[in-house]
Amino acid sequence: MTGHNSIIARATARVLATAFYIMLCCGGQLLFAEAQSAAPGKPNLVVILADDLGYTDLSCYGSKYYETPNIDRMAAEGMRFTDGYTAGPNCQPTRAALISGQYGPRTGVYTVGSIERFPWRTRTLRPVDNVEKLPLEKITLAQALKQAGYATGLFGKWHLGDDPQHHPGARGFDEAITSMGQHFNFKTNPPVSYPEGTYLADFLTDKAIDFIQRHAKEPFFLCLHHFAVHSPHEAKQNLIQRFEGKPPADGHNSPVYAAMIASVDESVGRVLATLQELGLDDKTLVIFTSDNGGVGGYERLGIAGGSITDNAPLRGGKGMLYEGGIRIPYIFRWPGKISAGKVCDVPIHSVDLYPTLLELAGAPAPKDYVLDGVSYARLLQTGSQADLSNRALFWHFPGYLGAGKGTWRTTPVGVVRQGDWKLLEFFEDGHLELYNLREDIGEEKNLASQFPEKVAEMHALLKKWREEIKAPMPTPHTPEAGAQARQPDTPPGRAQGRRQQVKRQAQPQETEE
Ligand SMILES: [Ca+2]
Repeated sequence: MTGHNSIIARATARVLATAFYIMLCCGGQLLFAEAQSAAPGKPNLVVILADDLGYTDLSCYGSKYYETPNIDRMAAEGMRFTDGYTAGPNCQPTRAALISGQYGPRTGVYTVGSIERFPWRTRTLRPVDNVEKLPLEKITLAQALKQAGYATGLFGKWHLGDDPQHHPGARGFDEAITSMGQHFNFKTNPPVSYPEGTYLADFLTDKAIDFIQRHAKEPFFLCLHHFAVHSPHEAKQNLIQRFEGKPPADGHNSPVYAAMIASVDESVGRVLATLQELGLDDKTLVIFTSDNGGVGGYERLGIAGGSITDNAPLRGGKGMLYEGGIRIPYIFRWPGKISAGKVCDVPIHSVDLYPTLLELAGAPAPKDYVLDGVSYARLLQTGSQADLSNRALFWHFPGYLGAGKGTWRTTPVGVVRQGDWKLLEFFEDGHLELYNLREDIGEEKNLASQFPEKVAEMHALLKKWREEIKAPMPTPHTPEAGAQARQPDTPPGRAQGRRQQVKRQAQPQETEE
């Protein structure tokens, strides 16, 4: 051994001995800290998810009635997407896609609840059975980020299983408190006490801020999943008063709903202020979005009411695969990394968030695990990304969503969007609708008969995707005698009252559309 090599050997031995000593003395904690300091560039990741917040429910997306100064500031300081999509027209499929990185046909989560929620036996198809809890073999985004050294926390609505095995605390989140169903007198899992009269959005924000403060010195992944602005529509009195007497605008007219949005906006403001106080602004990507479209726009389509907002100029609302049900606000703020004041019209989808956050975190994708989305990390940081310009996005909704009074928010349908074009295939009768979203954001002109070649191209794309992903289709069904005369469901108002009564007696259950 040369002198030089023996010095290296001795030095190496000292390092190994020191490492061994540290392991003996400190267990895994110090090694964990070293692993983090080895990757100083890891940004903190904060996902603030609103529930049922519609496309135009923010000032920065056009509302002249609701007031969202903090979220507007977030958009002004970051990038706002005009064509951001949820995986589903209601809660569960979007949440499953965000956290699993997979389309519905892989998770089996297509809708909310079982297929028996709505009387499909009055129709010509039997829906595909729905998976209500995220299957345990799915590797969540939280698990992947935890593996990469992130502290992980979720506060709020999870909606993918609340039993010990499926609770987010068992799915990659170091800390998790779930709650949904009520805005006052809410229950949490695990049970946490709070002062009487506490509003859920405030409670969740307190927990999120506490989490940030405790993890300020290490990379963290925080999911602040509000139950607001979902029904029951309840808000804080002082915020309701702010909107009473304010002139309605474009179908936005409920002081209570406006106050619920204001609470979500206050929450965003408090999170941003905390990041600033701790000097974490430049190290933190904050994302604000919603899980499905706003509850509104039904009456114009001849569907039973229940509207609390209006998604115009989009068609329809929550529960529909028209734009009003799946296009939502999507804002990304990361000072110094994302240019301020950008508006981006590249379509993005729930399944993309997982690979995007992994790339930004410098974290590897889980082995032998399919991610259906595309990372748009480059798009966020440079404003353009060639491989996103003409890719196709897909939706598969093999079920029914009733709307009361013999009408339906949707019947089984498949959807593809590519570029400016969107094709819907309704499975009951096979009819196809084609829209050019760039020219007709309201999906008013079905161009299917005018552009048969485009229809054929898009339809082939959709069918090929279904084949590749093995998407199960609804099966033919003969409507029961007399079934057509029965109502699909109780009207939303009545159903809601009934649900609230049930919830007062038991842990909140999934009940919404
Ligand atoms: Ca929702």
